[in-house]
Amino acid sequence: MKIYLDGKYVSEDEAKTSVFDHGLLYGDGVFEGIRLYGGRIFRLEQHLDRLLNSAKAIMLTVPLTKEQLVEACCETCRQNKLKDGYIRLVVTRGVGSLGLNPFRCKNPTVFIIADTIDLYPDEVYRKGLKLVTASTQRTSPAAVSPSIKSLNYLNNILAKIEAVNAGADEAIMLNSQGHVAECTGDNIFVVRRGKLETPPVSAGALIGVTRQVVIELAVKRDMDVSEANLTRCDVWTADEVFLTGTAAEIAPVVNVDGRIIGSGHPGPLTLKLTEDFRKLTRTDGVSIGAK
Ligand code: PXG
Repeated sequence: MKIYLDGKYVSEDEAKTSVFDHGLLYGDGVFEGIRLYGGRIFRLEQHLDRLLNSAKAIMLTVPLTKEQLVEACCETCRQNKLKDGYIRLVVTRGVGSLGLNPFRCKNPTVFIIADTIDLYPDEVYRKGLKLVTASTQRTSPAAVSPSIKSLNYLNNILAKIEAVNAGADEAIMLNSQGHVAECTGDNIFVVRRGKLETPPVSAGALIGVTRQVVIELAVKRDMDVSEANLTRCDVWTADEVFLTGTAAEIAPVVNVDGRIIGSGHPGPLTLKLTEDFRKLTRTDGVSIGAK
């Protein structure tokens, strides 16, 4: 496998960074997880915009322009002869000293991994996921904005541990008000009386690229879709629930905290949107221009 590291394409063995990199020492950096479908990178522009905004918010200067990032992502896929897979683009603060001050790090580290992706097994999409509500609250927007997709995922990891301990697939994270924010690496949607609802950014949700795509697809189908503060009870009593994320795509949910959702099977709107999503990923995206 060839990995992009600071302007070079190196082997996995050579793809190493210093123990003094603040990405490792403090989780000081930003990242994106992006999908490649049939030789086209899905919503690359939106992912790069989010990365550049996350970097700006933490005063990290990405040493590549957006155009250079596009080219580096495409070339990493070409180098690996990859047509379908997952791109992990990471920018860390770079090598510094044993102290928090990020401005002592002179050169950010940039790396891009393009690899195949371990999908949830097909069964998950047919049968649906089981969720629990985590007791770990989502980091408050007053502490770290959920719009910043940083390398610091401990908050989400603590919630994921709760899911695994409970024998569930994912965990719902609430904010300090008790409203639903999102899951540990996915956004959440509920369907109530034929209407789609998803928590707003102010509730602690990341502005997911897949979330945005689903909103667009719903609007195209004339479905009613809005942002709303949701309680756990709203989720338990919803007709349908599904998660969205680059890795999970659209994943139906059939059980939350032991409550069966709707019919206990993936719901009709979830299935329609999944069909539309699959169609879109087959045609949309930036071609890597494989040689
Ligand atoms: N919320 C959080 C907290 C996320 O990290 C999403 C929602 C979904 O956003 P997108 O833009 O992907 O629709 C994410 C992003 C992985 C992985 O390895 C994925 C994410 C985060 C960390 C790891 O699949 N998802």
